[in-house]
Amino acid sequence: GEVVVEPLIRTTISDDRGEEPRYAGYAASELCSKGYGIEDVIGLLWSKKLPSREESEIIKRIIMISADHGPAVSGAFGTILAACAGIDMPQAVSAGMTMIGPRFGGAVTNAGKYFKMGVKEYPNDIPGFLAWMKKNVGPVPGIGHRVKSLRNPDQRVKYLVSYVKNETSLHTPILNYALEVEKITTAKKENLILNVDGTIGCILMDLGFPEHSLNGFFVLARTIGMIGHWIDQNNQNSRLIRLYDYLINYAVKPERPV
Ligand code: Q5B
Repeated sequence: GEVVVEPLIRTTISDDRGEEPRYAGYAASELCSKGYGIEDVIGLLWSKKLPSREESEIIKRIIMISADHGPAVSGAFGTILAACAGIDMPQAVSAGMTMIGPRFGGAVTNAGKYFKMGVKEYPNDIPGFLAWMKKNVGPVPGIGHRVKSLRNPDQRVKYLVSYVKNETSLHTPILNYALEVEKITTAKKENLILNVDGTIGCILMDLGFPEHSLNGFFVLARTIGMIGHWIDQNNQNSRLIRLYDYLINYAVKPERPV
């Protein structure tokens, strides 16, 4: 008789069984020939929706603006360390990638999630929102920066906020809420600004991307930068990095006889 085999996996985003891959139903070559861009492919594969032109322009800017932030940040530095140790590109990039987490670059999802929660649960009560966050979460994801502050504003954030608000018709309740939160947090400490993770998290939430997709934007964008750092170190034949003693505080016990 006939044997019925249960499928091992279920997919809802793409299909390669025809002549070419289809992303949420759209043929890849047709997207190219009709002038769509990588931001449209992201929309199709991450939320199964073809973004409008205006939405695509926002997504494109989010990727461009988060692609790199110099060699000093955790991700790039991890990749540079690995490149200098002679590690191949995929592994060196994944060394940098493993740095993306709650403090660095990986606060996008939770920023979107909690600011959305604030809009719903504490619409006119930001102190209440901050108190709930302090009790239940800890540092507010998307707020705070090691070097950027009111006195040294993050131009990436300024640009994105201004672009979305002045040059698009996107309705931005979550971004607006986060900007109100920033007014309160920066009054306490000037580096508690709405940071790049927070800004893109709010905009992506306002765009309607699935909550758990949001960190993907930083991961994708920063991969571009990490690959750049790996190529750069290889072009220079960089040597193995070993920290000099003066960069380490050896807070160890003095030598002792056993
Ligand atoms: N405090 C980012 O901290 C950082 C607070 C807060 C309430 C907060 C911190 C934080 C949330 C996670 C987040 C994304 C670790 C950052 C990014 C991409 C990047 C990176 C780059 C790029 C920095 C000192 C005092 C303490 C804290 C209080 C700090 N943050 N209170 N809510 N959110 N943010 N990450 O300066 O009373 O003294 O004990 O965790 O959004 O990753 O360019 O570098 O493009 O690559 O090291 O931009 O803000 O300060 O942690 O020592 O805290 O401030 O409770 O209070 P810091 P800490 P107290 S964007």
